[in-house]
Amino acid sequence: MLSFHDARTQNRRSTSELAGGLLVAPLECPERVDMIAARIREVGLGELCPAQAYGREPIEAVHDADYVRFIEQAWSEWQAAGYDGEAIATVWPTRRTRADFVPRHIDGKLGYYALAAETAIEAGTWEAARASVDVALSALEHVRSSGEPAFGLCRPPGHHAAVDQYGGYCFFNNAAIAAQAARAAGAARVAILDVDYHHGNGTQQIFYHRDDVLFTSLHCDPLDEFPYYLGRADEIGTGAGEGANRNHPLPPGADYAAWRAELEAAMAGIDAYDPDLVIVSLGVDTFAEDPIGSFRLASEDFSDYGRLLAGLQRPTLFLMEGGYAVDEIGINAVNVLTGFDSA
Ligand code: SP5
Ligand code: ZN
Repeated sequence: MLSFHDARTQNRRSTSELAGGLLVAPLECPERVDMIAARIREVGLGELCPAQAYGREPIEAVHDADYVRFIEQAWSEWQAAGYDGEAIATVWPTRRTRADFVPRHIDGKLGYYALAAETAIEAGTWEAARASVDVALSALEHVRSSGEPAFGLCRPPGHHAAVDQYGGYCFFNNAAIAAQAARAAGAARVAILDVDYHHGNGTQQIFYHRDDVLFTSLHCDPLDEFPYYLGRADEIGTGAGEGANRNHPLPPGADYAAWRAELEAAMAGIDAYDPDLVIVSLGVDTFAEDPIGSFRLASEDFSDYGRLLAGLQRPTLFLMEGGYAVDEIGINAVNVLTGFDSA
């Protein structure tokens, strides 16, 4: 299988993640991409191709133009305010205040557009987030033109990013942008299967009212885990989208047998939907050794479910999402891809 990457995804070099009351080195680090690229070469998965540039139009087909401009300008506005550290939201519109206007001050803007405080914006964020979209769209183009599967080595990840919100290490929703681009290019129905440990709240929100993109997610129950405020099983979509949103929450500590049973149920739903394209939001933070995930998948389990996914027999686009056990991230992500290819 071909993979796509872009060196500019490494330009995001944040030094600050708010975790447990401390500013720590971010889990979502550039080395993640290095490890996956090294493993792709080590196992001979296939060529690692450079991404093409697609510009901001496909991004704005999913995200509000004002939000895209905010991500573009946030770092310079933060610096102009005279702050020394990285840009972190500290105040929000909440259940008892207004959220119908965007404040002028950068602190107000950050809270307006952020859904979590752990994700800082720094000098390379805009360029890396755009490059991550280019990676996704380049991989999509290969799937569409060849019918062959492809892997987009996206970074930063995307599935927490909503129409006008960033957080959970995500800025632009790579999978949603690829799904929208595939629709624009003629695919009638696209299914997104999100196997990241965390619920893909952003992807769900973007397509919640639509039936042309099915969103199916396996994740830790939001009663217990980030992103907390979305991802329960009773969220089934609205209006035309009713029935086209399917959440499979699992309890903290779930093992592979439990996870695999949910995957089979999710795949039956995808098969019945009869999509022209399947986009896999590939987070490998379900790994037992992941520093923030509680699920208990072993490295060989990733090979197993990669094989299982091939059973859908659909054009398939894999896009990298989370996974923070850096030493094993290459093995686990590439195991899914080699498992898929071997089936
Ligand atoms: C793309 C992706 O995987 N984003 C995840 C963002 C999670 N950020 C919040 C992490 C909070 C970690 N809480 C850890 C509890 C450890 N026992
Ligand atoms: Zn995750």
